[in-house]
Amino acid sequence: MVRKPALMEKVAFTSTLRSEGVAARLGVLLGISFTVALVTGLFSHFLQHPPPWLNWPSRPVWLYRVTQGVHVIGGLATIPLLLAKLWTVYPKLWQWPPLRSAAHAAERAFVLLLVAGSLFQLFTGLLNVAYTYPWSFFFTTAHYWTAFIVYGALIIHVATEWSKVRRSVPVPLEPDRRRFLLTAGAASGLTVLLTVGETFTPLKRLAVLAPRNPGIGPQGLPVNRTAEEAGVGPAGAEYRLVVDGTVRAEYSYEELLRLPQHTVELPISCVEGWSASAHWTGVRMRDLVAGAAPDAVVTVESSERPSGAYRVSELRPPHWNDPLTLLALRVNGETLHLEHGYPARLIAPNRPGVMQTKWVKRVTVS
Ligand SMILES: Nc1nc2c(c(=O)[nH]1)N[C@H]1C(S)=C(S)[C@@H](COP(=O)(O)O)O[C@H]1N2
Ligand SMILES: [Mo]
Repeated sequence: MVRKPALMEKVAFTSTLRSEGVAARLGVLLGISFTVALVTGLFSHFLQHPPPWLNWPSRPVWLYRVTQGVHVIGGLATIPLLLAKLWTVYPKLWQWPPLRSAAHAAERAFVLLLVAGSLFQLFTGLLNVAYTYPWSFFFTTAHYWTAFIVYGALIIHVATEWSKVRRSVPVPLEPDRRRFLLTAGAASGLTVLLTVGETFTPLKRLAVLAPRNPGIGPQGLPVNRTAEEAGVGPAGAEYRLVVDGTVRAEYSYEELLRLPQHTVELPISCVEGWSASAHWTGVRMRDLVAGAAPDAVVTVESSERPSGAYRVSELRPPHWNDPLTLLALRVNGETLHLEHGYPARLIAPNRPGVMQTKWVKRVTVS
């Protein structure tokens, strides 16, 4: 038998903070957090990629703002818990013999998948909300598919470890182990406190760790993709909004301003977790497409260059019919800043920010 290095014996295996009770409690917290992440993540996925039969509702207006805030802030808060859990259980990596039976080998393979997948989800998620992409794959697709692998491995892990949870969670923890758990919990809580202001505006001054502060940007709103990045310049007098398809019309900017104007208060709720509310003024989408069939789909198209991933967005009936859905021309009492979509942008309730198309030039009714 190979002897383990002496250092590892001393450093890794002597801490009394590690115990089944600590590992089980952290496991329960992680199980809850991963379930919330899966549900809110799937919700976001299906809002962005709805199957033809799914006309998701436009109300309540704040729903996506809350679910995506929970997804992102909850994910960030899970990082300290996952690290604490891995620190608690990693001596098991050096268990001897490493594989006792075929069942044990399979169990360990799923644990490996769970650990690798969880680290991948949380750290690529963290980099994604920080707008840092040191990789070449498309984050959203990788995050979506890895979620199923992780959750599948989690279910198997819970099934094999459940007896440990049942026997150790009812037993009170020793004070030093409880302190360790409370420290991990406090790190998690602090993460929430220093980021949640990016979506929960009353705490925005505390959002020092958040990559987007909801109050920063032209007209008091953050900007994800700038006009320069999208290859869009300020529209001139030649600008026309074209309505096409089963309803046809064309409007100059001045003509849009002469149509009945409405003001609504709605948030931009970015997929990356930040959100910010504003007062938008403009023309109701249902006025622009008046005469469209009740089951029509309205496609809103931006003047940004064709390669832009968020150049078009679709409105199903609950959204284009909603009186809150506007082709906005003004925000917070001012003409839209170019960065916010001048001359016109889409703003609609209960909808991911990526679908609130800026620099709108065409609306197609089909
Ligand atoms: N044409 C176009 N519209 C767009 C985008 C884009 O890249 N191109 N980005 C979207 C994203 S991801 C968000 S969160 C919102 C942000 O709006 P804001 O920059 O006005 O805050 O705009 C959306 N509209
Ligand atoms: Mo976004």
